[in-house]
Amino acid sequence: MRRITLTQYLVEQQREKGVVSAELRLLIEVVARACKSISNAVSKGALTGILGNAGSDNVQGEAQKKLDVISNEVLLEANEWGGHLAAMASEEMEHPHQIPNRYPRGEYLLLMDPLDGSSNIDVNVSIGTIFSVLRCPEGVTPDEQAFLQPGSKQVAAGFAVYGPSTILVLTVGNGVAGFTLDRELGSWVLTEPKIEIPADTAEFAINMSNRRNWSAPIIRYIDECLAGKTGPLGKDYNMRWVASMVADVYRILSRGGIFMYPQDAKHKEGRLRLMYEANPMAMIVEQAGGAATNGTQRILDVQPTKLHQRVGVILGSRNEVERVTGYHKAG
Ligand code: AFP
Repeated sequence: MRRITLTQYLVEQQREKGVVSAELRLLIEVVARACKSISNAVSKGALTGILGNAGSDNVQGEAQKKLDVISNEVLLEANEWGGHLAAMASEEMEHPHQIPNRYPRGEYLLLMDPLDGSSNIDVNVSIGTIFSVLRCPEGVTPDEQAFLQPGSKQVAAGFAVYGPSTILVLTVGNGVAGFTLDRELGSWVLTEPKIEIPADTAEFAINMSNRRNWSAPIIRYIDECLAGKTGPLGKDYNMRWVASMVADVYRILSRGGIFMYPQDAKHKEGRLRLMYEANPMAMIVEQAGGAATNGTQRILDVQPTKLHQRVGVILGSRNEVERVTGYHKAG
């Protein structure tokens, strides 16, 4: 079988669809190369003393894992010299990272969750890296305000999953493709040219321990799933919760499903971050034929007001997401 690499895919996207400028191609290839380095570091686990806490907190007040900090640094160092970026923002940094004066600046803004699923690092469960690409408004200093664009303005989004195999999922606005890392060659090989999410599902993903905090529409939907064949949905549902969004979303891209981290009495804004978790995942899910809302509104339409703001997330198989969103609208 002819092996198409990430580079070939990006060149063909530019040639056939004109959706990937040379600068955007460089950006994606640099981020993908950084993900290879992170995958390599993750795979060494306890052998290199990189597990455990870094002894610092991030802007969210959450204890940083050593790999959170390492992954952030790998991505900053990989991206700051190339001339494709105006600035970068990360879950691990309170303010945007400006491009040092010694390097040229470009037109793109990169946002990232360098290591998603940190609570799973020390127990050897799949984790990943999520990234989102925006254009920097013309003639604007790339400060926090420049980043505050709705997710519909993204020009690209992707994530890596460091699991049994290392996979990169990418959209540049023309469908969703999946690449598997060939560690012997160090190449990202196209293994899923066109990922599509089934419109229906019988599998939900939610952290059930939050049930007492949920709103009525979420309780109604989950109870209907649990009622199975005997209930109003007329079929038995399975449940999965990895607690690494990258792993749950990749499963949904692979076989359908609905992922929910809704706003609730404990997470009044929601738990997941809009700019570098919900928005990139929402673009990918929509590009794969699924849907993504915060319960009442399309996530990609949410106008951000803060770089690290959180949002409720309901995404996956279109018909299922529309059902839950309908329950919210019905009140
Ligand atoms: P961490 O990166 O702090 O582990 O959070 C991961 C995450 O943002 C997302 O990847 C998971 O879906 C969600 O949080 C898990 O949250 P719970 O630990 O509350 O289940």
